[in-house]
Amino acid sequence: MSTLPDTVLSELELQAIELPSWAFGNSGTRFKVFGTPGTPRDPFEKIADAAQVNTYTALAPTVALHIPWDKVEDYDVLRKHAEDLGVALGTINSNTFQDDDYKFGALTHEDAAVRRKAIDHHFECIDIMHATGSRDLKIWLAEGSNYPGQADLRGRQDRLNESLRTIYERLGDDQRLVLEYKFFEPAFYHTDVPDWGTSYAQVSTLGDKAMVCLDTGHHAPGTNIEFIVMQLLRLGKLGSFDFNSRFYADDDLIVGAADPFQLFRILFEVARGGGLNNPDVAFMLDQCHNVEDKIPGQIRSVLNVQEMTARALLVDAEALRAAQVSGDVLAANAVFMDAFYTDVRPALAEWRESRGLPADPMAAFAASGYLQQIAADRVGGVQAGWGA
Ligand code: AOS
Ligand code: ZN
Ligand code: ZN
Repeated sequence: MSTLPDTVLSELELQAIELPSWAFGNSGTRFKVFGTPGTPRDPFEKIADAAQVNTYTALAPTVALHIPWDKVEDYDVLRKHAEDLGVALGTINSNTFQDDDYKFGALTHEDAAVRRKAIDHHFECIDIMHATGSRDLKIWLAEGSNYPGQADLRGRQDRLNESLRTIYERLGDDQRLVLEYKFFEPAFYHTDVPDWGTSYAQVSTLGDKAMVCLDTGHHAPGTNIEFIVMQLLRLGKLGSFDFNSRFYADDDLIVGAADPFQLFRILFEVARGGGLNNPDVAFMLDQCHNVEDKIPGQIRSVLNVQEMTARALLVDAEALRAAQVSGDVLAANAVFMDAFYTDVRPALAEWRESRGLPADPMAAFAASGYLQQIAADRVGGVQAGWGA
């Protein structure tokens, strides 16, 4: 195929994928953090790097921040800095996983004083959202227990609900809370928000401004993630995605790298359920680039999402429906697979050029000399956050 249908291109033109500031810092495993020359030393430099991704792809107009990793004196200055570089500040991510007080929980803790501290941190995040113009507060909780009997599972769920309600009530009219789930880690026996059902049960009691965040790496092996996507869209509660890919657990690798077919299936359900380019359903990346260069890693990621979106949009909906209705199993599967196996890369390259973008953003960025420049300019870049 040399060109893509206009209906597909008009959707692709609208696509926006938020980048995580922490993807630009050094990160690693608990064994070793490898430094990369030119790593950002502060949030301003992280945003500058993120803006490069948008410059070469026109796919990444916003950057998610993490508090406290991206704390600055004056958020107006940070906001202006982002705007000057052609991007905006996006989701604010809270952090209740790096403080000794939270060893046995934060929003679920038995001690009201610890819960208060965690709630106050979220209030601070909401204040920052007003200054940055951010809409979403993303909450991922590291809370749980390691041994059966260690914790009162029911009591923790009740306290979580009370804490979330307090945070929710503080949101501005145009702000939202998105609650991310994760089946394990750092807790190994039970996690307080382990699955979409728990996140949904919690946010449903809060109100319309509370939604579920689906991180593609946060499921047990074999989970049918696209089914969850379908269900949350059907319920009107899919607030955002954290895209990444995984071979084993929460690997935070480049989206589409481990299982492009799964990404295709997810994006097909997104499109089918009206979630594509729908402002209520934010697309974000949640990745860490441990051994590869970070900016090209992010460019590769947004291109992977774009390519699989194009393929998902190529599914012949009418033919698929006809085969489904007539019970023609193999014809239905063939329609689906035909779209998946379509190599859209040449058509996307051509389309990019027609819009004044580089046909090959990876090559154009590599040729720009930006990485060499930041390696020379920046010394002593920071770790992304884990353990920092
Ligand atoms: C943790 O496993 C989650 O994926 C979080 O979304 C995220 O990586 C963290 O909150 C960084 O801000
Ligand atoms: Zn995540
Ligand atoms: Zn994660």
